[in-house]
Amino acid sequence: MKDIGSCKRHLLTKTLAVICIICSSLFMSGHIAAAAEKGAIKQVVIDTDMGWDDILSILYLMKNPNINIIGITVTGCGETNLRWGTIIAKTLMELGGKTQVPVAVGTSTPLKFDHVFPQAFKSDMNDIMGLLGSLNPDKTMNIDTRPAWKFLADSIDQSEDKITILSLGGFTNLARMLELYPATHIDNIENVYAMAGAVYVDGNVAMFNNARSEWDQGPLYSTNYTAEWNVFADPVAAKNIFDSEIPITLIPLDACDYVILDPGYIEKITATDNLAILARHIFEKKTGSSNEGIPVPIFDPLAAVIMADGMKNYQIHYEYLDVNIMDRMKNNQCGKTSVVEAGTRKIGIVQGVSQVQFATNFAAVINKKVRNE
Ligand SMILES: [Ca+2]
Repeated sequence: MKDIGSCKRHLLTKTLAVICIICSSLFMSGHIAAAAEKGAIKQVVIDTDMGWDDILSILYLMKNPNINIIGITVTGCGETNLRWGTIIAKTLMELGGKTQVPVAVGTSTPLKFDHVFPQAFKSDMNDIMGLLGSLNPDKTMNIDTRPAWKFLADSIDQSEDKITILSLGGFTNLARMLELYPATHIDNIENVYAMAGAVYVDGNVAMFNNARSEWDQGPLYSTNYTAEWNVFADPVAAKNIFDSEIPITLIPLDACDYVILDPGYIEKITATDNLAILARHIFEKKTGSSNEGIPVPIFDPLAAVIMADGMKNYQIHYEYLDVNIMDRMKNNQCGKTSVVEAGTRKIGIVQGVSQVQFATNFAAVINKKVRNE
Protein backbone atom coordinates (compact mmCIF):
# COMPACT_ATOMS: atom_id res chain seq x y z
CA MET A 1 0.00 0.00 0.00
CA LYS A 2 1.39 3.37 -1.08
CA ASP A 3 1.70 6.16 1.50
CA ILE A 4 -0.21 9.41 1.01
CA GLY A 5 3.04 11.39 0.30
CA SER A 6 3.95 9.07 -2.55
CA CYS A 7 0.42 9.42 -4.02
CA LYS A 8 0.63 13.20 -3.80
CA ARG A 9 4.06 13.21 -5.50
CA HIS A 10 2.66 10.92 -8.22
CA LEU A 11 -0.33 13.21 -8.71
CA LEU A 12 1.95 16.27 -8.82
CA THR A 13 4.20 14.63 -11.43
CA LYS A 14 1.18 13.68 -13.53
CA THR A 15 -0.29 17.18 -13.23
CA LEU A 16 3.02 18.78 -14.21
CA ALA A 17 3.27 16.45 -17.19
CA VAL A 18 -0.26 17.39 -18.32
CA ILE A 19 0.55 21.12 -17.89
CA CYS A 20 3.72 20.61 -19.94
CA ILE A 21 1.76 18.88 -22.72
CA ILE A 22 -0.87 21.65 -22.71
CA CYS A 23 1.84 24.35 -22.73
CA SER A 24 3.78 22.72 -25.49
CA SER A 25 0.68 22.14 -27.59
CA LEU A 26 -0.33 25.79 -27.04
CA PHE A 27 3.18 26.81 -28.06
CA MET A 28 3.04 24.53 -31.09
CA SER A 29 -0.41 25.71 -32.11
CA GLY A 30 0.85 29.30 -31.75
CA HIS A 31 3.64 28.43 -34.17
CA ILE A 32 1.26 26.70 -36.52
CA ALA A 33 -1.16 29.63 -36.32
CA ALA A 34 1.69 32.05 -37.08
CA ALA A 35 2.82 29.90 -39.99
CA ALA A 36 -0.75 29.63 -41.28
CA GLU A 37 -1.11 33.39 -40.92
CA LYS A 38 2.10 33.93 -42.89
CA GLY A 39 1.10 31.35 -45.48
CA ALA A 40 -2.42 32.75 -45.74
CA ILE A 41 -1.19 35.98 -47.31
CA LYS A 42 -0.58 35.22 -50.97
CA GLN A 43 2.22 36.98 -52.81
CA VAL A 44 0.60 37.84 -56.13
CA VAL A 45 1.71 39.19 -59.50
CA ILE A 46 -1.24 40.30 -61.63
CA ASP A 47 -0.72 39.94 -65.38
CA THR A 48 -3.46 41.96 -67.03
CA ASP A 49 -4.84 43.59 -70.18
CA MET A 50 -6.53 46.25 -68.03
CA GLY A 51 -10.12 45.92 -69.25
CA TRP A 52 -13.11 46.88 -67.11
CA ASP A 53 -13.11 43.46 -65.40
CA ASP A 54 -9.36 43.55 -64.76
CA ILE A 55 -9.84 46.85 -62.96
CA LEU A 56 -12.63 45.41 -60.79
CA SER A 57 -10.30 42.50 -59.95
CA ILE A 58 -7.42 44.78 -58.99
CA LEU A 59 -9.67 47.01 -56.84
CA TYR A 60 -10.89 43.87 -55.03
CA LEU A 61 -7.35 42.57 -54.50
CA MET A 62 -6.05 45.95 -53.27
CA LYS A 63 -8.61 45.74 -50.47
CA ASN A 64 -8.18 42.04 -49.73
CA PRO A 65 -6.24 41.37 -46.47
CA ASN A 66 -5.23 37.90 -47.73
CA ILE A 67 -3.37 39.34 -50.71
CA ASN A 68 -0.07 41.14 -51.11
CA ILE A 69 0.25 42.50 -54.65
CA ILE A 70 3.95 42.39 -55.48
CA GLY A 71 3.62 43.69 -59.02
CA ILE A 72 1.41 44.34 -62.02
CA THR A 73 2.52 43.28 -65.51
CA VAL A 74 0.55 44.75 -68.40
CA THR A 75 -0.10 43.22 -71.83
CA GLY A 76 -1.19 45.19 -74.88
CA CYS A 77 -2.61 42.09 -76.61
CA GLY A 78 -6.06 42.43 -75.04
CA GLU A 79 -8.74 44.92 -74.15
CA THR A 80 -6.62 48.09 -73.98
CA ASN A 81 -3.72 49.49 -75.95
CA LEU A 82 -0.46 48.93 -74.06
CA ARG A 83 0.26 52.55 -73.20
CA TRP A 84 -3.22 53.20 -71.86
CA GLY A 85 -3.35 49.90 -69.98
CA THR A 86 -0.11 50.86 -68.27
CA ILE A 87 -1.44 54.31 -67.37
CA ILE A 88 -4.57 52.74 -65.90
CA ALA A 89 -2.55 50.21 -63.84
CA LYS A 90 -0.33 52.97 -62.49
CA THR A 91 -3.34 55.20 -61.75
CA LEU A 92 -5.02 52.42 -59.75
CA MET A 93 -1.92 51.87 -57.60
CA GLU A 94 -1.63 55.63 -57.04
CA LEU A 95 -5.33 55.88 -56.21
CA GLY A 96 -5.05 53.17 -53.55
CA GLY A 97 -1.83 54.58 -52.07
CA LYS A 98 0.18 51.57 -53.30
CA THR A 99 2.90 53.42 -55.15
CA GLN A 100 5.43 50.83 -53.87
CA VAL A 101 3.87 48.18 -56.17
CA PRO A 102 5.87 48.01 -59.43
CA VAL A 103 4.06 48.22 -62.76
CA ALA A 104 6.00 46.57 -65.61
CA VAL A 105 5.17 46.87 -69.31
CA GLY A 106 4.75 43.90 -71.65
CA THR A 107 4.10 43.87 -75.39
CA SER A 108 1.36 44.39 -77.97
CA THR A 109 2.78 41.64 -80.19
CA PRO A 110 1.51 38.07 -79.66
CA LEU A 111 3.85 35.13 -80.32
CA LYS A 112 1.84 34.44 -83.48
CA PHE A 113 -1.28 35.73 -85.29
CA ASP A 114 -2.81 39.16 -85.06
CA HIS A 115 -6.10 38.59 -83.24
CA VAL A 116 -7.13 41.91 -81.77
CA PHE A 117 -10.13 43.45 -80.10
CA PRO A 118 -11.79 46.05 -82.36
CA GLN A 119 -10.19 49.44 -81.83
CA ALA A 120 -13.61 51.02 -81.10
CA PHE A 121 -13.87 48.70 -78.08
CA LYS A 122 -10.24 49.25 -77.03
CA SER A 123 -10.69 53.03 -77.22
CA ASP A 124 -13.64 52.78 -74.83
CA MET A 125 -11.52 50.69 -72.44
CA ASN A 126 -8.45 52.94 -72.81
CA ASP A 127 -10.10 55.64 -70.72
CA ILE A 128 -12.16 53.21 -68.57
CA MET A 129 -15.35 54.02 -70.48
CA GLY A 130 -14.87 57.76 -69.80
CA LEU A 131 -13.92 57.41 -66.12
CA LEU A 132 -10.12 57.77 -66.33
CA GLY A 133 -10.17 61.60 -66.54
CA SER A 134 -12.06 61.83 -63.24
CA LEU A 135 -9.31 59.99 -61.33
CA ASN A 136 -6.82 62.40 -59.88
CA PRO A 137 -4.46 60.54 -57.56
CA ASP A 138 -2.36 62.74 -55.28
CA LYS A 139 0.73 60.52 -55.43
CA THR A 140 2.73 59.56 -58.52
CA MET A 141 4.97 56.61 -59.32
CA ASN A 142 7.40 55.51 -62.01
CA ILE A 143 7.09 52.54 -64.33
CA ASP A 144 9.46 49.62 -63.66
CA THR A 145 12.41 49.66 -66.05
CA ARG A 146 12.24 45.90 -66.70
CA PRO A 147 9.97 44.38 -69.37
CA ALA A 148 7.07 42.37 -67.95
CA TRP A 149 8.72 38.97 -68.61
CA LYS A 150 11.94 39.98 -66.85
CA PHE A 151 9.93 41.31 -63.91
CA LEU A 152 8.03 38.01 -63.72
CA ALA A 153 11.26 35.97 -63.85
CA ASP A 154 12.94 38.14 -61.18
CA SER A 155 9.90 38.03 -58.89
CA ILE A 156 9.69 34.24 -59.13
CA ASP A 157 13.44 33.71 -58.66
CA GLN A 158 13.96 36.19 -55.84
CA SER A 159 10.92 35.61 -53.63
CA GLU A 160 11.30 33.71 -50.35
CA ASP A 161 7.63 32.76 -50.49
CA LYS A 162 6.02 31.04 -53.43
CA ILE A 163 4.54 33.39 -56.01
CA THR A 164 0.95 33.24 -57.21
CA ILE A 165 0.23 34.61 -60.66
CA LEU A 166 -3.21 35.89 -61.60
CA SER A 167 -3.41 35.86 -65.40
CA LEU A 168 -6.23 38.08 -66.65
CA GLY A 169 -5.24 38.95 -70.21
CA GLY A 170 -3.82 36.00 -72.12
CA PHE A 171 -0.44 34.32 -71.76
CA THR A 172 1.91 36.45 -73.90
CA ASN A 173 4.01 37.87 -71.05
CA LEU A 174 4.32 34.50 -69.28
CA ALA A 175 5.18 32.70 -72.53
CA ARG A 176 7.89 35.26 -73.25
CA MET A 177 9.29 34.65 -69.78
CA LEU A 178 9.50 30.92 -70.55
CA GLU A 179 11.11 31.63 -73.91
CA LEU A 180 13.62 34.29 -72.83
CA TYR A 181 14.34 33.10 -69.26
CA PRO A 182 13.96 29.30 -69.45
CA ALA A 183 15.97 28.87 -66.24
CA THR A 184 13.33 30.70 -64.17
CA HIS A 185 12.55 28.67 -61.02
CA ILE A 186 9.00 27.80 -61.98
CA ASP A 187 8.82 25.46 -58.98
CA ASN A 188 8.58 28.70 -56.97
CA ILE A 189 5.19 29.39 -58.62
CA GLU A 190 2.42 28.37 -56.23
CA ASN A 191 -0.10 28.44 -59.08
CA VAL A 192 -1.15 30.44 -62.13
CA TYR A 193 -4.84 31.25 -61.82
CA ALA A 194 -5.99 32.22 -65.30
CA MET A 195 -9.26 33.52 -66.66
CA ALA A 196 -8.90 31.72 -69.97
CA GLY A 197 -10.42 29.11 -72.23
CA ALA A 198 -13.78 27.51 -72.95
CA VAL A 199 -13.45 23.79 -72.34
CA TYR A 200 -16.94 22.27 -72.57
CA VAL A 201 -18.91 25.39 -73.55
CA ASP A 202 -18.96 27.78 -76.54
CA GLY A 203 -16.30 30.43 -76.82
CA ASN A 204 -17.01 34.16 -76.96
CA VAL A 205 -15.15 35.46 -80.02
CA ALA A 206 -17.99 35.23 -82.59
CA MET A 207 -20.61 36.31 -80.04
CA PHE A 208 -18.66 39.47 -79.24
CA ASN A 209 -17.75 40.15 -82.90
CA ASN A 210 -21.38 39.90 -83.97
CA ALA A 211 -22.84 41.91 -81.08
CA ARG A 212 -22.24 45.32 -82.72
CA SER A 213 -21.60 46.23 -86.37
CA GLU A 214 -18.59 48.42 -85.42
CA TRP A 215 -16.96 45.39 -83.75
CA ASP A 216 -17.25 43.14 -86.85
CA GLN A 217 -13.78 42.12 -88.07
CA GLY A 218 -14.72 39.47 -90.62
CA PRO A 219 -14.89 35.65 -90.78
CA LEU A 220 -11.76 34.90 -88.70
CA TYR A 221 -13.78 36.29 -85.82
CA SER A 222 -17.42 35.94 -86.91
CA THR A 223 -17.15 32.15 -87.46
CA ASN A 224 -15.16 31.38 -84.31
CA TYR A 225 -17.69 29.96 -81.84
CA THR A 226 -15.15 27.88 -79.92
CA ALA A 227 -12.33 30.13 -78.67
CA GLU A 228 -12.33 32.30 -75.57
CA TRP A 229 -10.80 35.75 -76.09
CA ASN A 230 -7.78 35.51 -73.75
CA VAL A 231 -6.64 32.34 -75.54
CA PHE A 232 -7.62 33.64 -79.01
CA ALA A 233 -5.51 36.80 -78.44
CA ASP A 234 -2.36 34.63 -78.39
CA PRO A 235 -3.14 30.93 -78.96
CA VAL A 236 0.51 29.86 -79.25
CA ALA A 237 1.35 31.52 -75.91
CA ALA A 238 -1.54 29.62 -74.29
CA LYS A 239 -0.39 26.36 -75.86
CA ASN A 240 3.19 26.90 -74.64
CA ILE A 241 2.00 27.56 -71.08
CA PHE A 242 -0.35 24.54 -71.12
CA ASP A 243 2.55 22.40 -72.39
CA SER A 244 4.91 23.62 -69.63
CA GLU A 245 5.48 22.35 -66.08
CA ILE A 246 3.81 25.43 -64.56
CA PRO A 247 0.87 24.59 -62.24
CA ILE A 248 -2.30 26.12 -63.68
CA THR A 249 -5.86 26.59 -62.49
CA LEU A 250 -8.14 27.76 -65.28
CA ILE A 251 -11.26 29.78 -64.61
CA PRO A 252 -12.72 29.29 -68.10
CA LEU A 253 -16.01 30.44 -69.59
CA ASP A 254 -17.43 27.18 -68.22
CA ALA A 255 -17.23 28.82 -64.77
CA CYS A 256 -17.67 32.47 -65.79
CA ASP A 257 -20.99 31.73 -67.53
CA TYR A 258 -22.53 31.14 -64.08
CA VAL A 259 -21.78 34.69 -62.93
CA ILE A 260 -23.45 37.16 -65.25
CA LEU A 261 -22.81 40.89 -64.90
CA ASP A 262 -25.89 42.43 -63.33
CA PRO A 263 -26.88 45.96 -62.16
CA GLY A 264 -27.71 44.34 -58.80
CA TYR A 265 -24.00 44.45 -57.93
CA ILE A 266 -24.12 48.27 -57.77
CA GLU A 267 -26.29 48.58 -54.66
CA LYS A 268 -24.07 46.09 -52.78
CA ILE A 269 -21.15 48.55 -52.88
CA THR A 270 -21.68 50.81 -49.89
CA ALA A 271 -18.13 51.99 -49.07
CA THR A 272 -17.35 55.56 -50.13
CA ASP A 273 -13.57 55.55 -50.62
CA ASN A 274 -12.04 56.19 -54.06
CA LEU A 275 -11.57 52.50 -54.89
CA ALA A 276 -15.13 51.48 -54.00
CA ILE A 277 -16.56 54.47 -55.88
CA LEU A 278 -14.58 53.51 -58.98
CA ALA A 279 -15.84 49.91 -58.75
CA ARG A 280 -19.39 51.22 -58.48
CA HIS A 281 -18.95 53.51 -61.49
CA ILE A 282 -17.51 50.66 -63.59
CA PHE A 283 -20.54 48.49 -62.84
CA GLU A 284 -22.82 51.44 -63.74
CA LYS A 285 -21.02 52.07 -67.06
CA LYS A 286 -20.74 48.44 -68.07
CA THR A 287 -24.42 47.73 -67.36
CA GLY A 288 -25.43 51.13 -68.81
CA SER A 289 -23.90 53.19 -71.62
CA SER A 290 -21.04 50.74 -72.35
CA ASN A 291 -23.11 47.55 -72.23
CA GLU A 292 -22.49 44.99 -74.97
CA GLY A 293 -26.13 44.22 -75.77
CA ILE A 294 -25.55 40.54 -74.87
CA PRO A 295 -25.34 38.75 -71.50
CA VAL A 296 -21.80 39.33 -70.26
CA PRO A 297 -20.15 37.19 -67.60
CA ILE A 298 -18.18 38.90 -64.84
CA PHE A 299 -14.98 37.23 -66.18
CA ASP A 300 -11.78 38.32 -64.37
CA PRO A 301 -13.18 39.12 -60.89
CA LEU A 302 -14.33 35.49 -60.62
CA ALA A 303 -10.73 34.36 -61.16
CA ALA A 304 -9.56 36.94 -58.59
CA VAL A 305 -12.07 35.76 -55.97
CA ILE A 306 -11.18 32.09 -56.51
CA MET A 307 -7.43 32.85 -56.39
CA ALA A 308 -7.93 34.78 -53.13
CA ASP A 309 -9.84 31.82 -51.58
CA GLY A 310 -12.98 33.97 -51.42
CA MET A 311 -15.16 31.05 -52.57
CA LYS A 312 -14.83 27.69 -50.91
CA ASN A 313 -17.38 25.71 -52.87
CA TYR A 314 -16.82 25.16 -56.54
CA GLN A 315 -16.22 22.24 -58.87
CA ILE A 316 -12.73 21.61 -60.16
CA HIS A 317 -11.26 18.69 -62.05
CA TYR A 318 -7.94 18.08 -63.77
CA GLU A 319 -7.21 17.34 -67.43
CA TYR A 320 -4.52 17.73 -70.05
CA LEU A 321 -5.45 20.56 -72.42
CA ASP A 322 -4.36 21.50 -75.91
CA VAL A 323 -4.97 24.63 -77.99
CA ASN A 324 -5.88 24.80 -81.68
CA ILE A 325 -3.31 27.02 -83.42
CA MET A 326 -4.60 27.10 -87.00
CA ASP A 327 -6.43 30.10 -88.42
CA ARG A 328 -8.96 29.61 -91.22
CA MET A 329 -11.59 31.79 -92.80
CA LYS A 330 -14.45 29.27 -92.47
CA ASN A 331 -15.54 27.74 -89.17
CA ASN A 332 -12.43 29.09 -87.49
CA GLN A 333 -11.48 27.15 -84.36
CA CYS A 334 -8.14 28.82 -83.66
CA GLY A 335 -7.78 29.27 -79.90
CA LYS A 336 -10.14 26.41 -79.04
CA THR A 337 -9.10 24.61 -75.83
CA SER A 338 -9.65 20.84 -75.87
CA VAL A 339 -9.19 18.01 -73.40
CA VAL A 340 -6.56 15.56 -74.69
CA GLU A 341 -5.30 12.17 -73.53
CA ALA A 342 -1.74 13.08 -72.63
CA GLY A 343 0.41 16.07 -71.80
CA THR A 344 3.08 17.46 -69.51
CA ARG A 345 0.95 18.43 -66.56
CA LYS A 346 -2.76 18.31 -65.80
CA ILE A 347 -4.56 21.63 -65.55
CA GLY A 348 -7.21 22.45 -62.94
CA ILE A 349 -10.49 23.36 -64.65
CA VAL A 350 -13.04 25.25 -62.54
CA GLN A 351 -16.65 24.67 -63.60
CA GLY A 352 -19.59 25.01 -61.21
CA VAL A 353 -19.56 28.21 -59.14
CA SER A 354 -22.18 30.08 -57.14
CA GLN A 355 -23.16 33.56 -58.30
CA VAL A 356 -24.46 34.31 -54.78
CA GLN A 357 -21.15 33.32 -53.14
CA PHE A 358 -19.22 35.41 -55.65
CA ALA A 359 -21.39 38.51 -55.16
CA THR A 360 -21.29 38.20 -51.36
CA ASN A 361 -17.52 37.88 -51.14
CA PHE A 362 -16.80 40.54 -53.77
CA ALA A 363 -19.02 43.10 -51.98
CA ALA A 364 -17.67 42.20 -48.52
CA VAL A 365 -14.07 42.81 -49.65
CA ILE A 366 -14.73 45.90 -51.78
CA ASN A 367 -16.54 47.46 -48.79
CA LYS A 368 -13.50 47.01 -46.52
CA LYS A 369 -11.27 49.94 -45.59
CA VAL A 370 -8.36 50.69 -47.93
CA ARG A 371 -5.14 49.22 -46.51
CA ASN A 372 -1.66 50.78 -46.46
CA GLU A 373 -2.98 54.32 -46.49
CA1 LIG B 1 -8.75 40.83 -68.80
